Amino acid sequence: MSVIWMNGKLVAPQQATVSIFDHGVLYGDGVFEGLRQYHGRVFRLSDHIKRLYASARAIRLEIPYSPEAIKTAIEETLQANKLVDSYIRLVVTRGGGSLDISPATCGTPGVFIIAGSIAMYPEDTYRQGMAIITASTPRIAAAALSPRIKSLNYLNNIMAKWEAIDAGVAEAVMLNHLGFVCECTADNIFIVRDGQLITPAEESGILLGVTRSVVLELAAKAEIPTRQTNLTRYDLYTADECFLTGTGAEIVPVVDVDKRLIGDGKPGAITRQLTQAFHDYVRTV
Ligand code: PXG
Repeated sequence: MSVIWMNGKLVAPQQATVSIFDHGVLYGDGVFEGLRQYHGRVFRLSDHIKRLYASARAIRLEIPYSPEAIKTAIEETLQANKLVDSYIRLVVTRGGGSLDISPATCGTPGVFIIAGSIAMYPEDTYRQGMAIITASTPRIAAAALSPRIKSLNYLNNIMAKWEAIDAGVAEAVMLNHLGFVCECTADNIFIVRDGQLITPAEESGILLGVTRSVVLELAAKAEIPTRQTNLTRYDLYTADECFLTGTGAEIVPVVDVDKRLIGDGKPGAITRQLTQAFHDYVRTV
């Protein structure tokens, strides 16, 4: 049975409960991170902690622990569960308050850490690649709420995920209000065109994924030219290769976008090269 870190204590899952008055529950008011542990080490821990604190700052949520204390808490949770390869969910909620929306009524923010097994796509998906669709649900405009904030408010993405489910595919691409490609519901997106690796720029309105930046670094090391820019659906449809990146999913090849076959319908050479580089890299850091 797994042990949960909850507000400074290690507790059994039955004791790990959140108040129904917590605005994390009532309004999705809070922030989170999803992290991976490989071979006993938390992958890019500092990047995740930095993003968590930036997300919290953006929504005026004061995390009641220092970044160092949170890092220690993650290690404690992993040790208590005797984990070496795991998926870690770190959540900060606004805390208990009144029934109205005001965050000013809320008490101390709640913090919990769940560490467990990894929910990846089936092995076949990595070998054969997957089909995705474009969702009609647009990504929330950066002017409304920055997509860089990893908040507990995923309804926008969840509506796009419904579209994927209804279409019988695993993921959906979300466009911004101008029609440019942003990302999938829980993954960033890349294409390869004429040997160049291209991904939507920050300005497109995306979450700056940790895996996205690792892939860009690995591409630079492999001397694969990279570019961050606006992409349209046309760019996806006519790409030589396409793949998604995320902490849970890692690198997933995409071979079909809105019924347009990508390349020859098989995971491409650069996708496979970067996947190998990624697997080698997570073993060494
Ligand atoms: N875009 C969005 C909207 C996301 O939610 C990513 C990109 C990828 O970012 P990272 O830093 O993980 O490379 C995310 C990731 C999971 C999981 O299990 C990931 C997210 C949310 C829920 C689950 O990988 N967000």
